[in-house]
Amino acid sequence: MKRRLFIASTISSALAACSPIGTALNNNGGFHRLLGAAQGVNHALIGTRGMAREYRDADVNRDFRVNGLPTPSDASYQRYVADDFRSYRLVVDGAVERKHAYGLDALRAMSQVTQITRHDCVEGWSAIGKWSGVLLGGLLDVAKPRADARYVVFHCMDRDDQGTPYYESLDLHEARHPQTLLALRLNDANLDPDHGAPVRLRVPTQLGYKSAKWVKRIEVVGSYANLFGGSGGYWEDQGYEWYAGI
Ligand SMILES: Nc1nc2c(c(=O)[nH]1)N[C@H]1C(S)=C(S)[C@@H](COP(=O)(O)O)O[C@H]1N2
Ligand SMILES: [Mo]
Repeated sequence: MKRRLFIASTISSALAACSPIGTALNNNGGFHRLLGAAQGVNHALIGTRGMAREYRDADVNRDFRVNGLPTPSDASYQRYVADDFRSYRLVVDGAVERKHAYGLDALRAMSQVTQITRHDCVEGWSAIGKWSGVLLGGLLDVAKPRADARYVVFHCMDRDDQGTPYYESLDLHEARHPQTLLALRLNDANLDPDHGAPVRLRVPTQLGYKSAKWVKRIEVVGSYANLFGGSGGYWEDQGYEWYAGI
Protein backbone atom coordinates (compact mmCIF):
# COMPACT_ATOMS: atom_id res chain seq x y z
CA MET A 1 0.00 0.00 0.00
CA LYS A 2 2.78 2.43 0.88
CA ARG A 3 4.46 1.65 -2.39
CA ARG A 4 1.47 2.55 -4.50
CA LEU A 5 0.77 5.71 -2.54
CA PHE A 6 4.38 6.67 -3.03
CA ILE A 7 4.21 5.99 -6.74
CA ALA A 8 1.01 7.96 -7.11
CA SER A 9 2.27 11.01 -5.25
CA THR A 10 5.58 10.89 -7.07
CA ILE A 11 3.79 10.89 -10.37
CA SER A 12 1.41 13.65 -9.48
CA SER A 13 4.06 15.99 -8.17
CA ALA A 14 6.93 15.24 -10.54
CA LEU A 15 5.03 15.56 -13.78
CA ALA A 16 2.66 18.06 -15.21
CA ALA A 17 0.73 14.95 -16.20
CA CYS A 18 -2.30 15.51 -18.30
CA SER A 19 -3.09 18.89 -16.75
CA PRO A 20 -1.52 21.21 -14.23
CA ILE A 21 -3.12 20.11 -10.98
CA GLY A 22 -0.13 19.04 -8.94
CA THR A 23 -1.93 18.83 -5.63
CA ALA A 24 -5.25 17.45 -6.80
CA LEU A 25 -4.33 14.01 -5.57
CA ASN A 26 -3.83 15.30 -2.06
CA ASN A 27 -7.16 17.06 -2.12
CA ASN A 28 -9.09 14.09 -3.36
CA GLY A 29 -10.10 11.87 -0.49
CA GLY A 30 -11.91 9.45 -2.77
CA PHE A 31 -8.77 8.77 -4.70
CA HIS A 32 -6.80 8.19 -1.52
CA ARG A 33 -9.41 5.74 -0.31
CA LEU A 34 -9.26 4.07 -3.68
CA LEU A 35 -5.50 3.67 -3.52
CA GLY A 36 -5.71 2.52 0.05
CA ALA A 37 -8.44 -0.05 -0.45
CA ALA A 38 -6.73 -3.23 0.60
CA GLN A 39 -8.31 -5.32 -2.09
CA GLY A 40 -7.30 -3.06 -4.93
CA VAL A 41 -3.78 -2.88 -3.64
CA ASN A 42 -3.52 -6.64 -3.45
CA HIS A 43 -4.67 -6.91 -7.03
CA ALA A 44 -2.14 -4.34 -8.08
CA LEU A 45 0.71 -6.01 -6.28
CA ILE A 46 0.05 -9.65 -6.97
CA GLY A 47 -1.50 -9.13 -10.37
CA THR A 48 -4.60 -11.28 -9.96
CA ARG A 49 -7.50 -10.65 -12.26
CA GLY A 50 -9.55 -8.13 -10.30
CA MET A 51 -12.76 -6.71 -11.65
CA ALA A 52 -13.35 -2.98 -11.67
CA ARG A 53 -16.55 -1.92 -9.95
CA GLU A 54 -19.53 -1.37 -12.25
CA TYR A 55 -22.04 1.39 -11.51
CA ARG A 56 -25.67 2.21 -12.25
CA ASP A 57 -27.02 4.52 -14.94
CA ALA A 58 -27.83 7.11 -12.31
CA ASP A 59 -24.15 7.32 -11.34
CA VAL A 60 -22.99 8.38 -14.81
CA ASN A 61 -21.33 11.79 -15.13
CA ARG A 62 -23.01 13.23 -18.19
CA ASP A 63 -20.30 15.78 -18.93
CA PHE A 64 -17.27 13.57 -18.89
CA ARG A 65 -14.08 15.61 -18.57
CA VAL A 66 -11.67 15.86 -21.50
CA ASN A 67 -8.00 15.48 -20.71
CA GLY A 68 -4.59 14.77 -22.21
CA LEU A 69 -2.92 15.83 -25.43
CA PRO A 70 -4.94 17.98 -27.83
CA THR A 71 -7.40 16.28 -30.14
CA PRO A 72 -5.65 15.54 -33.47
CA SER A 73 -6.12 18.37 -35.95
CA ASP A 74 -4.02 17.16 -38.89
CA ALA A 75 -5.46 16.75 -42.37
CA SER A 76 -5.98 12.99 -42.14
CA TYR A 77 -7.96 13.25 -38.90
CA GLN A 78 -10.01 16.12 -40.33
CA ARG A 79 -10.85 13.91 -43.29
CA TYR A 80 -12.03 11.19 -40.93
CA VAL A 81 -14.25 13.62 -39.04
CA ALA A 82 -15.61 15.04 -42.31
CA ASP A 83 -16.68 11.61 -43.60
CA ASP A 84 -17.92 10.36 -40.23
CA PHE A 85 -14.90 8.03 -39.98
CA ARG A 86 -16.07 5.93 -42.95
CA SER A 87 -12.51 5.75 -44.30
CA TYR A 88 -11.00 4.94 -40.89
CA ARG A 89 -9.46 1.50 -40.44
CA LEU A 90 -8.28 -0.07 -37.22
CA VAL A 91 -5.26 -2.19 -38.06
CA VAL A 92 -4.44 -5.27 -35.99
CA ASP A 93 -1.02 -6.65 -36.86
CA GLY A 94 2.39 -7.65 -35.53
CA ALA A 95 3.00 -11.08 -33.98
CA VAL A 96 -0.35 -12.52 -35.05
CA GLU A 97 -1.40 -15.24 -37.45
CA ARG A 98 -4.17 -13.15 -38.99
CA LYS A 99 -3.66 -9.45 -39.58
CA HIS A 100 -6.75 -7.44 -40.24
CA ALA A 101 -8.04 -3.93 -40.83
CA TYR A 102 -11.49 -3.16 -39.43
CA GLY A 103 -13.79 -0.43 -40.62
CA LEU A 104 -16.18 1.06 -38.09
CA ASP A 105 -19.11 -0.83 -39.61
CA ALA A 106 -17.29 -4.10 -39.00
CA LEU A 107 -16.59 -3.16 -35.38
CA ARG A 108 -20.21 -2.11 -34.86
CA ALA A 109 -21.40 -5.41 -36.31
CA MET A 110 -19.50 -7.37 -33.68
CA SER A 111 -21.17 -8.12 -30.37
CA GLN A 112 -21.14 -5.01 -28.21
CA VAL A 113 -20.41 -4.84 -24.50
CA THR A 114 -21.57 -2.00 -22.25
CA GLN A 115 -20.00 -1.15 -18.92
CA ILE A 116 -20.50 1.72 -16.47
CA THR A 117 -17.12 2.19 -14.87
CA ARG A 118 -15.04 4.89 -13.29
CA HIS A 119 -12.09 6.48 -15.01
CA ASP A 120 -9.37 7.48 -12.53
CA CYS A 121 -6.73 9.94 -13.69
CA VAL A 122 -3.43 10.11 -11.80
CA GLU A 123 -4.10 13.77 -11.19
CA GLY A 124 -6.77 12.75 -8.74
CA TRP A 125 -9.99 13.34 -10.67
CA SER A 126 -12.44 10.59 -11.55
CA ALA A 127 -15.49 10.33 -13.78
CA ILE A 128 -18.05 7.59 -14.27
CA GLY A 129 -18.95 6.85 -17.86
CA LYS A 130 -21.11 4.39 -19.75
CA TRP A 131 -18.88 2.82 -22.36
CA SER A 132 -19.85 0.50 -25.19
CA GLY A 133 -17.73 -1.29 -27.71
CA VAL A 134 -16.05 -4.58 -28.48
CA LEU A 135 -13.97 -6.68 -26.16
CA LEU A 136 -10.32 -6.41 -27.05
CA GLY A 137 -10.02 -10.12 -26.22
CA GLY A 138 -12.44 -10.90 -29.04
CA LEU A 139 -10.28 -9.14 -31.61
CA LEU A 140 -7.23 -10.96 -30.27
CA ASP A 141 -9.01 -14.29 -30.61
CA VAL A 142 -9.56 -13.51 -34.28
CA ALA A 143 -5.97 -12.33 -34.75
CA LYS A 144 -4.44 -15.34 -32.94
CA PRO A 145 -1.28 -14.03 -31.27
CA ARG A 146 1.75 -16.15 -32.10
CA ALA A 147 3.69 -18.06 -29.46
CA ASP A 148 6.24 -15.24 -29.10
CA ALA A 149 3.54 -12.60 -28.46
CA ARG A 150 3.49 -10.98 -25.02
CA TYR A 151 2.19 -7.42 -25.30
CA VAL A 152 -0.40 -5.44 -27.19
CA VAL A 153 0.67 -1.95 -28.24
CA PHE A 154 -1.86 0.77 -29.05
CA HIS A 155 -0.72 3.37 -31.56
CA CYS A 156 -2.65 6.62 -31.44
CA MET A 157 -3.30 9.46 -33.87
CA ASP A 158 -2.28 12.36 -31.59
CA ARG A 159 1.18 13.82 -31.03
CA ASP A 160 2.61 16.18 -28.45
CA ASP A 161 4.20 19.52 -29.35
CA GLN A 162 7.52 17.75 -29.98
CA GLY A 163 5.85 15.51 -32.55
CA THR A 164 6.01 12.43 -30.31
CA PRO A 165 2.99 10.17 -30.78
CA TYR A 166 0.94 8.86 -27.86
CA TYR A 167 0.98 5.11 -27.43
CA GLU A 168 0.26 2.57 -24.72
CA SER A 169 0.62 -1.13 -24.07
CA LEU A 170 -0.89 -3.96 -22.05
CA ASP A 171 0.26 -7.50 -21.53
CA LEU A 172 -1.88 -10.19 -23.14
CA HIS A 173 -3.45 -11.05 -19.79
CA GLU A 174 -4.75 -7.51 -19.18
CA ALA A 175 -5.65 -7.16 -22.85
CA ARG A 176 -7.94 -10.19 -22.49
CA HIS A 177 -9.47 -8.98 -19.23
CA PRO A 178 -13.26 -9.22 -19.54
CA GLN A 179 -13.62 -5.46 -18.93
CA THR A 180 -10.93 -4.30 -21.37
CA LEU A 181 -12.86 -2.67 -24.21
CA LEU A 182 -12.25 -0.95 -27.47
CA ALA A 183 -14.90 1.67 -26.86
CA LEU A 184 -16.93 3.11 -29.72
CA ARG A 185 -19.52 4.92 -27.58
CA LEU A 186 -19.62 7.03 -24.43
CA ASN A 187 -22.85 7.80 -22.61
CA ASP A 188 -25.14 6.47 -25.36
CA ALA A 189 -23.54 8.42 -28.21
CA ASN A 190 -20.73 7.66 -30.64
CA LEU A 191 -17.41 8.82 -29.18
CA ASP A 192 -16.82 12.46 -29.98
CA PRO A 193 -13.39 13.58 -31.24
CA ASP A 194 -12.30 14.95 -27.86
CA HIS A 195 -12.94 11.63 -26.10
CA GLY A 196 -10.98 9.62 -28.66
CA ALA A 197 -13.20 9.08 -31.72
CA PRO A 198 -13.68 6.79 -33.38
CA VAL A 199 -12.09 4.09 -31.18
CA ARG A 200 -10.38 4.26 -27.81
CA LEU A 201 -9.20 1.76 -25.30
CA ARG A 202 -11.00 1.48 -21.97
CA VAL A 203 -9.12 -0.29 -19.19
CA PRO A 204 -11.14 0.31 -16.02
CA THR A 205 -8.74 -1.80 -13.94
CA GLN A 206 -5.89 0.64 -14.53
CA LEU A 207 -5.24 4.38 -14.28
CA GLY A 208 -6.57 6.67 -16.99
CA TYR A 209 -3.41 7.10 -19.01
CA LYS A 210 -3.61 3.43 -20.07
CA SER A 211 -6.97 4.12 -21.79
CA ALA A 212 -5.50 5.29 -25.10
CA LYS A 213 -7.67 7.56 -27.24
CA TRP A 214 -7.69 7.79 -31.07
CA VAL A 215 -6.34 4.27 -31.56
CA LYS A 216 -5.39 3.56 -35.18
CA ARG A 217 -3.27 0.45 -34.86
CA ILE A 218 -3.04 -2.46 -32.45
CA GLU A 219 0.34 -4.11 -32.73
CA VAL A 220 1.02 -7.42 -30.98
CA VAL A 221 4.69 -7.69 -29.98
CA GLY A 222 7.08 -9.87 -28.02
CA SER A 223 8.68 -6.84 -26.39
CA TYR A 224 8.11 -3.08 -26.39
CA ALA A 225 11.76 -2.29 -25.61
CA ASN A 226 12.46 -1.07 -29.14
CA LEU A 227 9.37 1.08 -29.46
CA PHE A 228 9.64 4.85 -28.88
CA GLY A 229 11.31 5.42 -25.48
CA GLY A 230 11.24 1.71 -24.65
CA SER A 231 9.04 1.84 -21.54
CA GLY A 232 5.77 0.80 -23.13
CA GLY A 233 3.84 4.06 -23.19
CA TYR A 234 3.97 7.79 -23.77
CA TRP A 235 3.82 8.62 -20.07
CA GLU A 236 5.82 5.53 -19.09
CA ASP A 237 8.66 6.91 -21.23
CA GLN A 238 8.53 9.94 -18.92
CA GLY A 239 8.58 7.99 -15.67
CA TYR A 240 5.08 6.66 -15.03
CA GLU A 241 4.67 3.05 -13.93
CA TRP A 242 3.95 0.67 -16.80
CA TYR A 243 1.58 -1.33 -14.58
CA ALA A 244 -1.04 1.13 -13.44
CA GLY A 245 -3.47 -1.20 -11.68
CA ILE A 246 -5.98 0.33 -9.27
N1 LIG B 1 -4.09 9.15 -27.36
C1 LIG B 1 -4.18 9.60 -26.09
N2 LIG B 1 -4.84 8.86 -25.19
C2 LIG B 1 -4.94 9.30 -23.92
C3 LIG B 1 -4.34 10.51 -23.49
C4 LIG B 1 -3.65 11.27 -24.47
O1 LIG B 1 -3.09 12.35 -24.19
N3 LIG B 1 -3.59 10.78 -25.76
N4 LIG B 1 -4.44 10.91 -22.19
C5 LIG B 1 -4.77 9.87 -21.20
C6 LIG B 1 -5.15 10.41 -19.91
S1 LIG B 1 -3.90 10.89 -18.88
C7 LIG B 1 -6.45 10.45 -19.50
S2 LIG B 1 -6.87 10.95 -17.95
C8 LIG B 1 -7.53 10.08 -20.43
C9 LIG B 1 -8.51 11.21 -20.61
O2 LIG B 1 -9.62 10.75 -21.33
P1 LIG B 1 -10.84 11.72 -21.56
O3 LIG B 1 -10.32 12.91 -22.35
O4 LIG B 1 -11.86 10.95 -22.31
O5 LIG B 1 -11.31 12.16 -20.20
O6 LIG B 1 -7.07 9.70 -21.71
C10 LIG B 1 -5.89 8.97 -21.69
N5 LIG B 1 -5.63 8.53 -23.05
MO1 LIG C 1 -4.86 11.19 -16.83
